[in-house]
Amino acid sequence: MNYFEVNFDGLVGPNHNYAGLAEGNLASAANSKNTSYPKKAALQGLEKMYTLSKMGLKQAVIPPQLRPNLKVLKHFGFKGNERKLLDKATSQAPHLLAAVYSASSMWTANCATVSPSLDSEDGKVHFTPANLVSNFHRSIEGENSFRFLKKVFDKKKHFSVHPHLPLTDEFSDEGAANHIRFSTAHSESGLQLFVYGKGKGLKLSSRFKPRQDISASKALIRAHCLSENNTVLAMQSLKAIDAGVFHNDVISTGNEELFILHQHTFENQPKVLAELKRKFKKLCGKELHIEEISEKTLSLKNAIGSYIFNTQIVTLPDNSMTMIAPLECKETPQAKAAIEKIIAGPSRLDNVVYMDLRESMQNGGGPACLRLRVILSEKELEAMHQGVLLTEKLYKKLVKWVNKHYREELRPEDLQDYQLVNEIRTALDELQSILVLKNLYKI
Ligand code: SUG
Repeated sequence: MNYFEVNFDGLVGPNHNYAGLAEGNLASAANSKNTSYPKKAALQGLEKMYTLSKMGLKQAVIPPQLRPNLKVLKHFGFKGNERKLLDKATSQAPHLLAAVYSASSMWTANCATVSPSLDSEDGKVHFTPANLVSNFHRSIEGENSFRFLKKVFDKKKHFSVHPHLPLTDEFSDEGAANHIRFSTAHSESGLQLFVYGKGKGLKLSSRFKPRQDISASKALIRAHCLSENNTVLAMQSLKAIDAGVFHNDVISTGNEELFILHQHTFENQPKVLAELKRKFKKLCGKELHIEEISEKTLSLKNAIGSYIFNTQIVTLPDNSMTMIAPLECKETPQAKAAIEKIIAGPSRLDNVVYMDLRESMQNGGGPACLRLRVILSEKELEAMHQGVLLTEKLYKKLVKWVNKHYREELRPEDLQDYQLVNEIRTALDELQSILVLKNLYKI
């Protein structure tokens, strides 16, 4: 049976802006209140999707969530018609207005955790939307992610879409950004790594609060019908969290049997790597290929600044691997040299494609943040909703749609403009017909 890795990229919304909302994310803080360029951002994202599909890979789109979420403003006690709601939130609680306006659902690595049917005991593909409770602006995504996933993967015979975990810090879950699956090929069963940063009784980082709780990771393992044999749990390095590593995908990346990580990725790193190697060998019959980059070769600061570990590694139809890296890696000599060294070495990675994703990068979202990996068999691929699969025709339609509806730029004060609310609604209403997703939004 043929299996494919389908990358579900988040389409950047017309509300893309820089509000400095994300705790522990240095780029978000550094660009807070800057002018954003929504049209450019969406086109940069679409260019990445199209580039991958032209490489012969399966590519899909996750539409932006409807913002501003006025329902949440009402919940906070703001009253009156929509225009009044906006005015009152602007004068009384601008931080809440910014939160309900965030385009953060574009980072679909945080949309859910996904386990392929190849690994799950019940033979189904499992999805659990992330609750994202660590940051208020993201905690309102889970409900809609669930709705989207249910619509796209609605055939119960193949798919199991779970509700997100309870909205409490004890189960805080950031989705696939803290999850890597290793295998010898996407069509083979694999080993799943779940990374957490906190848990009852564990030592905490001192500067920034970790986002993923071990209780959430353990719940995902149970819900997705995985076992001790095909999972590894590892704790993020506290030093790295305090340096700005808010998700594991900011400090390690993997594809099939290749694992690239920094020296400061995990607590007790040698023990974690030993467990990964042992379990991988037993399950997959091969050696895990580990490329560990030292602090001396690439400082934590440069790793975070370049986002080298947020590169997206994909397997091409000829079985070689290519890395999609942000331009920032090309501009950081240590990062560029590290990539070239791996390419020159014995792994299957033999190419790098640098892409301009600056609009997303400035909020801490690199190539890997922008996509959710879903491994599907040919049958499962046929069973999912086809309207979100990127074809050349859909790509062209989406480019046209962005050019028609998106503003060139957004300044923080533009969020007070009621006209923008209507522009977004008109755009998303049209988008749901383009993607053949009836009633995705309650507009
Ligand atoms: O949760 N930034 C996101 C970036 C998420 C990146 N995803 C992965 N690493 N997988 C976050 O920190 C910033 C929004 C703002 O400040 O306007 C933001 O939410």
